Amino acid sequence: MTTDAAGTRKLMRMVWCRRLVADLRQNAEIDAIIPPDYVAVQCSYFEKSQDRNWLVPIHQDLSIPVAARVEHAELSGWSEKEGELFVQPPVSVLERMVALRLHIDPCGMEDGALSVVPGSHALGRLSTEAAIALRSERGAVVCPVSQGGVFAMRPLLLHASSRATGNSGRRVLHFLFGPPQLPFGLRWSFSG
Ligand SMILES: O=C(O)CCC(=O)C(=O)O
Repeated sequence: MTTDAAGTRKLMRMVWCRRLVADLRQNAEIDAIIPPDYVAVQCSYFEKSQDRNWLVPIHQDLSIPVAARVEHAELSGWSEKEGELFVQPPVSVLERMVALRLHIDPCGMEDGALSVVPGSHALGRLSTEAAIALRSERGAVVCPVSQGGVFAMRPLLLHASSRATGNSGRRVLHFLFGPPQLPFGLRWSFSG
């Protein structure tokens, strides 16, 4: 399996990963967040430490993994990562997605925790300028998560993370869930 500096995005193909999704869905609090018909469509692994350090500027997650290209005026930003195809669907699709971040290690304030702009997920797709302006106006909240904790977010929530200065490996499994069907004849590249 190939990885970039931060990790890999292709874990849903692994049996252990699909079993972990099933286990997560047994949890009553998670079950209350993920609609029963939703499918897990992606799992990314991120690792961050003083030795394997990286930062992510403020952004929204706008791309979803799909099986094949479909020409439609509302689909843009086609890209390929680790051999998988991604597209930016309209906001009506993105605002239905849910991400869960399962923290394998403790993630304190110094470990490159996510910082988020509260309420930004409800504002649709934001330009970089609008994102930066909104962060200045509303402020960003750093979100430490304890070991084994799960952080739930909408992919449209503005988020960023700093380099780690602490001692955690800050390993995170980032799951993306969505509705079983996509519009425009799109299909998930993988769903479980
Ligand atoms: O884990 C992080 O620090 C950032 C992850 C991220 O930006 C993303 O999943 O889009």
